[in-house]
Amino acid sequence: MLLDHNPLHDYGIQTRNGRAIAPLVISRRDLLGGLGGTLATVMLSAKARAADSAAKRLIAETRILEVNGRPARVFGLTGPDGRPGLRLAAGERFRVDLANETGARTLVHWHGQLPPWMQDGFPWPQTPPFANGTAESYDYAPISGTYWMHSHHAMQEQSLLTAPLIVDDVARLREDRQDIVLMLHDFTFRTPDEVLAGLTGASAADAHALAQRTERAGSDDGGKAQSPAVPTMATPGMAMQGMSMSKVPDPAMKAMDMTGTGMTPTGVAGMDLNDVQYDAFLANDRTLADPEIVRVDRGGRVRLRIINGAASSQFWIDLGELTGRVVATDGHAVQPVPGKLFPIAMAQRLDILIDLPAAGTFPIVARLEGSVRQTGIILATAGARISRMVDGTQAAPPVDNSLEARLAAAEPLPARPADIVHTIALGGGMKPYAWSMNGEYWPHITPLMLNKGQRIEIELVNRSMMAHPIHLHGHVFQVVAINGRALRGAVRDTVLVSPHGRVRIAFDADNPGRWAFHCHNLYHMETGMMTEFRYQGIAA
Ligand SMILES: [Cu+2]
Repeated sequence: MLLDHNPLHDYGIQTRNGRAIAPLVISRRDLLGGLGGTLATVMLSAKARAADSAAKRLIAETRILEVNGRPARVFGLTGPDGRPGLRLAAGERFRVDLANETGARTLVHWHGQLPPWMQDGFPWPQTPPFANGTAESYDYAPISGTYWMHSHHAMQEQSLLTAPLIVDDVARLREDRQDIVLMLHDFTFRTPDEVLAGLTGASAADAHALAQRTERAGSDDGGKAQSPAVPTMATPGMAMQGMSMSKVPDPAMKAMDMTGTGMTPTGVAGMDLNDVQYDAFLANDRTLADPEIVRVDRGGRVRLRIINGAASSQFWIDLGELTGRVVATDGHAVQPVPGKLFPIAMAQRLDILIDLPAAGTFPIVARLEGSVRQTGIILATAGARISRMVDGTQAAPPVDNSLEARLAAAEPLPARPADIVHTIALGGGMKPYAWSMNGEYWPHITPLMLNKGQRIEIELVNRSMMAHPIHLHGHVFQVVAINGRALRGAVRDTVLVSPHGRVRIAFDADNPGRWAFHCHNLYHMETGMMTEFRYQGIAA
């Protein structure tokens, strides 16, 4: 029965009559941001804002995606142009009305952006997820580069409540390069609750309760209604020359030589990889058997913006015969690093410039670490013959910090001594499946208190056998040491800490509020690997 495989069925999706436009509400952010306490003042300021420029409408909704020949109901985030996510012009403010048409509560985080904390999209008690049929307004100055957005409510991220967030800048426009976004996902027909239950050995109901407990604020979604029946969907047409449209069973399922059952992690040289066995890996929502073909010019100049939006998977970006150069990580410019093979941890982004040699087809492949499985897109000049993409024959190695060690920020933090140096130990394991920071499990944590103006250094010490991609909300940090070796590394928002490895990051406390600091492996976060950095004077 299709319903059993509906990844949304744990979110209490309710069938709605028609698709009436959700009423725009004056949000708490408008009220807080108003110049005075009276409604009149709020309305005046809203009017002045509207005159300045209209807000972009972003819709969080459900959609049907065909994966391996089978329809699945997933979430989506659709911008005003009908495409996934948002693209902002150089200098444009992030002025967005986010309409919730998901059928459940939701809350969307603008990953890597630096908004005031109450617009960050994290479920603090002050900013709980908001209801289906309502909207929230956001208004802040964005930073330019390759970012993304994803739900920070429950485990909606696994069900593809994610999208690109690209902010242009004048320098990039001057480059005159074709801009190609490649967003990666891991996909399962199981619900996230089922996945988490499988990992923890608990029931799906217990896993659901665990997921709810990670949010201290707000109430449950309410009555769990059955999901609407999933309609069958025709195979999307693709009229590319030489491209077979026939569906093949996922060869990767048979080719997985390193994993046993769905829940056994891949083992490579004493470390654990790939907690979850997925049904597919998606590149711009398409599988390897039915990849997106992107038309490029002969000898064209390309900027690839790669976003790892996977919930629990890491990849090597393989450019094949092409050579590229990484020019930005997590949206922030770095000294260019040339190469053909680049690791990308969960939640990270890579901007890669490529000058195409001539006519032809150029697969851009993302290879799952510790596996032969892969996904990707194909760049193709007009008339080029396109051949089928298949899984690899050799397992990709674990994603590591080999690239990180070579990165140098184009605009490093000003040199200054740290006011606070704090060590955070990353702990946990597969049995029992639970992950911690300094021995604490979210939400039972002790916040790290900061003062505005301080320089903070965090030494991340991984005592576990898994790599953890650690993300800081509301700030950018610089990687200043790997395994004790000092460097003036990349400025970014998510860094990988290898098994038994150490990474030191530095940042300036310049954005007062409450900020989450967590592993971006969704199942590690859900089972505890998260803490809070809180500024003095901000109420809990
Ligand atoms: Cu982790």
